[in-house]
Amino acid sequence: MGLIIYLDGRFVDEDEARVSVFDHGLLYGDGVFEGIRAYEGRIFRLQAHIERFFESAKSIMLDIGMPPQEVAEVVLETLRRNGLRDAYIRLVATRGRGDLGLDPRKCPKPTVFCITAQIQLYPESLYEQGLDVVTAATQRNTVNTVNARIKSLNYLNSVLAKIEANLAGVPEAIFLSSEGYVTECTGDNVFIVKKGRVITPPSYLGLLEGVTRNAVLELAAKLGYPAVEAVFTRHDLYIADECFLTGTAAEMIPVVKVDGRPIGDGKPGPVTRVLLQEFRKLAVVDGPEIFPAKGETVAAAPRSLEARKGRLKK
Ligand code: PXG
Repeated sequence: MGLIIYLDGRFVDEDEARVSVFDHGLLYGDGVFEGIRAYEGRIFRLQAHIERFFESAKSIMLDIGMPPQEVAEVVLETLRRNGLRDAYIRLVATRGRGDLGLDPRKCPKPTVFCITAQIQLYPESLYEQGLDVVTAATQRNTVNTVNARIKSLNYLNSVLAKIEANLAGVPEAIFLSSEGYVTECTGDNVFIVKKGRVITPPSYLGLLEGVTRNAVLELAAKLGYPAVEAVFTRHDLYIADECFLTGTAAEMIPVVKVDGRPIGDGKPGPVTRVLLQEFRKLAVVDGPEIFPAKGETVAAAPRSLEARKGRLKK
C-alpha cells in the first residue's frame, strides 16, 4: 500500500487517486493550492494556510464546496491516516472536470485533494554555506495579470525563472517587477538585512504573502529588530548586509551571493542565524496537534507555549 490520499470526499490509496484528463486544473492550470508543513506532530500555521487557500479560491471565483473548518479537518485526517508527524502537505482545489473549452461554467464540481508525504529536507550544509542566486530576466507577473498573491496552479511564471536558475547553475532566482523592484523567488520570499533592519518587499508589488515570511516578520519584531515591508531594487540586494529566503519547504535559508556579488562578507549573517534558530523553536510549538491526547479536541488543546512544551515532553 502506498500513501493514503484524500480525493473528493474519500480517502483512497495513491494508485486509486486519479483525476480526469478533462480536469481544468490540468488543461488550464485553473485551480489553487497550498504547500503546508507539519513539524513534530503539529501543522505549522494551518489556519493561515486555509485562509490563503480560500482567498486564492475567492479571487478566481472557485467554490471549494466545503467550509474552511472542514478543509482543515481533511488536512489533519490525511496526516492521521498516513501516521505522519513530520510531513509536507499539498492541498489542491481545481476547477474540476469540464470540456475542452476553457469556460469555467462548464465545470460544475471542483476537484479537491490532499497529499501528505515525508518531507524532503535540504541538507544542513546548505544552511551553513548559504545559497548563490541570480536575478531572473523573466519578470514577475504584474498585479493586473495573474496576481502572485493568488497561489494558483499556473506556475509557469515561476517555472520559467527556475529554468534560468538551472541554466545559471544556482538553486533559486529572484524576480523583479516590471518596474525593476525586487519581488520574490520562484518558490520563496526574499529578505534583506541592512543596518539592523529586516526588510522584505510589500505584497502589493505582486508576490505571494508567504506564511513563513509573515512568521519571520513577527519573530524579527518580537526580537527587537525593526522589521518592515519596503520596496527595494537589485542595487539594495547587492549592498545588503545579509540576505535570506523564506518558504514552507526551505524554512529560512541564507543567501551569500546575488548575480556574482557576495552579500556582506559572503557568509550567512548573524541576524539570519538568530532568526533561523528562533523560527525552528517556533515551528515545533505552533499550530494544531495532529494526534491530540485522548479526550481532547484539537480546538481544546492548550494554547500557551509553556503548556504546549509540557505536553510535547510526555
Ligand atoms: N513565493 C512563492 C511563489 C511560493 O510558491 C513562497 C513564496 C513561500 O510561501 P510560504 O507560505 O510557503 O512561506 C511560495 C511557496 C516547491 C514549492 O516545490 C514551493 C512553494 C510551494 C510549493 C512548492 O519549491 N512555495
